[in-house]
Amino acid sequence: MRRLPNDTIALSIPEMSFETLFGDPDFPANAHGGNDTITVDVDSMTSLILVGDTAVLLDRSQGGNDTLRVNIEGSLNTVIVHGDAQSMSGHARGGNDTVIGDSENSIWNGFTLYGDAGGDMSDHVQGGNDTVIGVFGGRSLNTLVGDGGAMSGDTRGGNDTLLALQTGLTGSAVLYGDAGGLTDHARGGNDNLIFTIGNEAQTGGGNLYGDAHELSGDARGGNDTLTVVDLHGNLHYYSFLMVGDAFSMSGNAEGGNDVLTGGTYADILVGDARHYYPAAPGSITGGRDVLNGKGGNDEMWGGPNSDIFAFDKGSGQDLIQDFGQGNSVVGSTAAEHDLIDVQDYGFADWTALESLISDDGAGNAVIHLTASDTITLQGVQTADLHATDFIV
Ligand SMILES: [Ca+2]
Ligand SMILES: [Ca+2]
Ligand SMILES: [Ca+2]
Ligand SMILES: [Ca+2]
Repeated sequence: MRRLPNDTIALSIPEMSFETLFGDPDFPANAHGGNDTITVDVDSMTSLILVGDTAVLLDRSQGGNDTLRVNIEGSLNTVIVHGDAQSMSGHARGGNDTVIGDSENSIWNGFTLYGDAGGDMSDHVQGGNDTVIGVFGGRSLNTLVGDGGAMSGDTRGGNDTLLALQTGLTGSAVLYGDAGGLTDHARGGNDNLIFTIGNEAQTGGGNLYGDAHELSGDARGGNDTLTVVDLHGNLHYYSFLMVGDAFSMSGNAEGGNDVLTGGTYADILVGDARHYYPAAPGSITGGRDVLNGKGGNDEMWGGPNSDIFAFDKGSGQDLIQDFGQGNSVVGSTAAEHDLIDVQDYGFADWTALESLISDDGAGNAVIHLTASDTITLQGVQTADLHATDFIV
């Protein structure tokens, strides 16, 4: 396989430009892209598309391991970075890239960063194991994607690390571990998504999806870790939607086993999907997820399959919407046994915990962990709860 040279390129783009730049613009069939380091400074009102290798990776081509960094200054820029190509097909493989967008010192910008290819990834394409980093502030809406735009056929997502860091006052980001959509037999990788709220942040938040916006056909989500890290700790206008697999799952989609850890605020945590459209009763399978909303009054859905809801001291007034009921949402009659983990509270035994559970008069059991921490179980009676439902 022919290897293309490793280039180091640094350039600045003037205001009001439209630029498309490639790390390896002349890419012969079945070649291996160079490991390029490209740094681009962007001023105001500019549209930049930066691609680590070439426009289209075909057949047995392989993207290089590139480091792509865009420093965004001024305002009203649109930046799209593709770690490898704009689309990939055949048996092409993405490189293991580091893709960085930094708009910390600017306002009204948005960047979209893809670890592999922002367009279609089809056939037997395999995404690389990429590190995608977005740093932002100034009223920007940003998107970080571990692999690509749309994955179909037998494509495989890489095991990616996505890091969103809000350093400025306002801003938000949407993170997808794999792609916008996965269909056919596409499979998501095992991704690690982290959103960090900086200590100067005032308002913001984001949506974190372990795999995609949509899982359809026979697509399968990966086993992902989603985390919100709060360096500020005292904000009011902040919220996150965290979803282990996808916004919607349809057909015969299958969710992965995901671990979700919320921030200090009123978060929504969902083990598998926000919406389900099964092809037949029970055709959608959920993962075995672990959800911990941390502080704030959180709302949680484990989704189908047996999930664990964990609570730490200071967890707030939380609501579990589907305790023991996740499978019925997708029309499945399979057995399901969700668990509630309250080990952090140090109860002596089940008897001590049981005495703190009562009905709220509206058909819901409420667990009074402390004077300020409660767990409400929607549609579950106190009499239905047993020692085997808890990890004490
Ligand atoms: Ca890549
Ligand atoms: Ca991935
Ligand atoms: Ca997942
Ligand atoms: Ca689940």
